[in-house]
Amino acid sequence: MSYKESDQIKNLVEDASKVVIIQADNPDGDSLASSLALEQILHELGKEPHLYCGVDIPDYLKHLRGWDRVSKDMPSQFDASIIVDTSAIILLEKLDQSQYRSWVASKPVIVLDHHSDVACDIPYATIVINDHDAVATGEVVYKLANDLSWTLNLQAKTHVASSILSDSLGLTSDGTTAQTYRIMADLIESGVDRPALEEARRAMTKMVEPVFRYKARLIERTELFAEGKIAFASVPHEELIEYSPMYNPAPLIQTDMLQVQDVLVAIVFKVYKDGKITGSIRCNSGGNIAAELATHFGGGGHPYAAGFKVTDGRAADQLKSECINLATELLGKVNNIQ
Ligand SMILES: [Mn+2]
Repeated sequence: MSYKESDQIKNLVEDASKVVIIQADNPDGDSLASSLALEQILHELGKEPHLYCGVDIPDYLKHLRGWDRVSKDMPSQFDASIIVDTSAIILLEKLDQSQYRSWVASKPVIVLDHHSDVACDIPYATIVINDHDAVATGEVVYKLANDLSWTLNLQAKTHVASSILSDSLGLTSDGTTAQTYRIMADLIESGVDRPALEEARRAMTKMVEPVFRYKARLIERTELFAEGKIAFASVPHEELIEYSPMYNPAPLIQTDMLQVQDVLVAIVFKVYKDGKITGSIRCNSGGNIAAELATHFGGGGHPYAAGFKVTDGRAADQLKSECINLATELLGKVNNIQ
């Protein structure tokens, strides 16, 4: 058994007929693909799965077959839910502010996640697997299915592979383990067309011309701090409205930021008109401060990839200074240890 929680999850699922699979307000390749894998697994078990996300699925994830079954609505009656790829209540704001919260909270809630640095703070979670060794929630789903002898049809296997390729950045990220490769090998051996997935994953990161030109503006605007170790850019509301539906501005620029000599940390703010500010943090090897930095601002994530959201109406400039000062301080600690 990979997980001590497996048997309890088995019982909860066995007792349920309709199951809602919930993604947080920041759906990504892992959350969507692992949801779709669970959907297939539940189908095979004779259950009635329903896919929920409080926000629209962004265009760049629409190569994942079945994305259009994800709905902002929940069925009026269901027996249990499974929250994927988050343990943080702050990322479930849409659900929390909706009528659905009480529906979900009154039924068993299974949380499947892999974000090591945060303890689950979802008050209505019944049972939580937060697997620190898994590179993606898809890996957790695979191990759980193995524990419980749940059937993975080819579509489910394909979705598990997609989720792993997405969160491991094509099996290259620091969190990618021997186990990840073993699982991918098993999936490929049993029929998953990896080159086709890779093609789709790459197609996903392609940009339309206006986005390409916008990227130049973001590069132009990028500031370096702490002797060039921290790269920072901010995206105002108007640009979010214009470009977000086409491409997420943070990943559009962060990979390039991390390719600049000496840069260890890439921070992108999104500043919304209603006062909300989100921060996306990505780090290079040797600058693994993302989780600690995000946690300070009420968020969380991995040592190399994390995020936060501030809604207390703080000015963006003030938040920026605080974030850069703390990042500089945390980098100082990392460098002293090395
Ligand atoms: Mn994930």
